[in-house]
Amino acid sequence: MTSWANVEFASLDLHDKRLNERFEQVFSALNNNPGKPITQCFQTHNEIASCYRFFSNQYLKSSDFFLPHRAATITRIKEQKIALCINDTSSLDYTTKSSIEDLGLLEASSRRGLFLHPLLAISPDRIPLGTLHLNFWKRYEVSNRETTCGWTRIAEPIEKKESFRWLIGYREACKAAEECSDTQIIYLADREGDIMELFVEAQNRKSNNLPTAELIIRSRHNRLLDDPDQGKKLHEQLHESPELGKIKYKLNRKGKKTREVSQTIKACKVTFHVKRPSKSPLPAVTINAVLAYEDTPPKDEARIVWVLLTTLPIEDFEDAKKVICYYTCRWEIELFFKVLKSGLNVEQRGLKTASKLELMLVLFIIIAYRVMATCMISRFFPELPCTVLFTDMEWKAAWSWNNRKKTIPKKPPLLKEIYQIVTRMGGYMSSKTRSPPGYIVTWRGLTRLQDILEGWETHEDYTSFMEVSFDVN
Ligand SMILES: [Mn+2]
Repeated sequence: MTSWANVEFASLDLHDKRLNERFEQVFSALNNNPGKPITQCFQTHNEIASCYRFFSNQYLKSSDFFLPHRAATITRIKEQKIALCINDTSSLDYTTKSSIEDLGLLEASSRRGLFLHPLLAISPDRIPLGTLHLNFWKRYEVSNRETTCGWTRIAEPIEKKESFRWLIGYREACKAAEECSDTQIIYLADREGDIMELFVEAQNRKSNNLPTAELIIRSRHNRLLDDPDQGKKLHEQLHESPELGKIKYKLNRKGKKTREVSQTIKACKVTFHVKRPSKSPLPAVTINAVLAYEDTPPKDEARIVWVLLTTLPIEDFEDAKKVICYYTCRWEIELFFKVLKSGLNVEQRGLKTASKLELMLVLFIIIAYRVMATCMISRFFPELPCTVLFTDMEWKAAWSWNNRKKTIPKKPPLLKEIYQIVTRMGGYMSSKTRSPPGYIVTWRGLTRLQDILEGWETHEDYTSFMEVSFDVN
């Protein structure tokens, strides 16, 4: 296996020598051919068949693959002062793969597939650290579908609701806070995660002095406050709070002209008044709220307004800005889904049952992490030797692809040199005004590199020819 995979699966043990070996072969093949169909990841029919046999082994559990990656993720988190743990759901659509058994329903009940709800850890400068938890869940009945704010469902215990997944994810973030006591763990979720149970859990843990992940959740509901003035709501209270400052940034939306946005920042402490018809009402919760309100949106565009709820302290403008800045990192999980779906084509994969498919998906999730890490580590640590991310064979193949006639250097080049070649293989054209290469060109480049490498490995003569240098003239 390549060096990074050795680190990632250092603690992997499938309790069978042959299975362990098979794992190495299967993982290397998938990893070396990101995005390609299984049939193109192997050389022979035999290898393809044994890959499918591997995934259908009844003794394999997805945790067998996942837990070693989680352990490696925890090690990386421990090296950080702050780790952001992003939780979100994405649907994986397998409607066209009618042979897969035991799929669930998707948002549109005519579609079939499963939901993936991962907990992705990144550093505040957006370097992916790995995934801490994976939750594959299925929806079986349309009637079971939760309308997130319907009063009829509010009385039900959270464990029975689909939104329980946020609480499960949050508890995993708290577990990481327990394991990484020197790192501040911050849990991020979008509007779907605006559920009282999360805030209650955080408050309870803190009051019991348990290691607690901090929360930053985008608010969805204009909740009623537990206010002596009666009847006041969150938004009203925020607007009445004093202005802390203004933030300005350029908004770059697909298909629209880049525009300058200026937002006024306000913040306040709020206590929520919780109405629950259930037998065990939730306690009142005190939390900080931050408002970012666009001052003057263009006539034909919607005003950009964010309301964030957080357990982090907000004393001044700097604190509020930090919370907003962390929340914007949530975008990385959308990119993670994009790498999985558009890059690694996970929705084009099929196995006999949904649970077998999960086994394979875990491997692709770990590969997606690697694609993202390659991109971001190269961007932030360009001066490291390239061997932190690439094997000798990989960088040599890349180097000679780029410098056809020159001798391969003895010392590994810098990461930035090899990464630049890889992104060029992926179709990236650098210029001063362009933004740095992203995930898409990275996985395209990595795939291309593996093709080139294959040529290298099958033509041993060619390899040795490249290793030696001589002058024809
Ligand atoms: Mn979401």
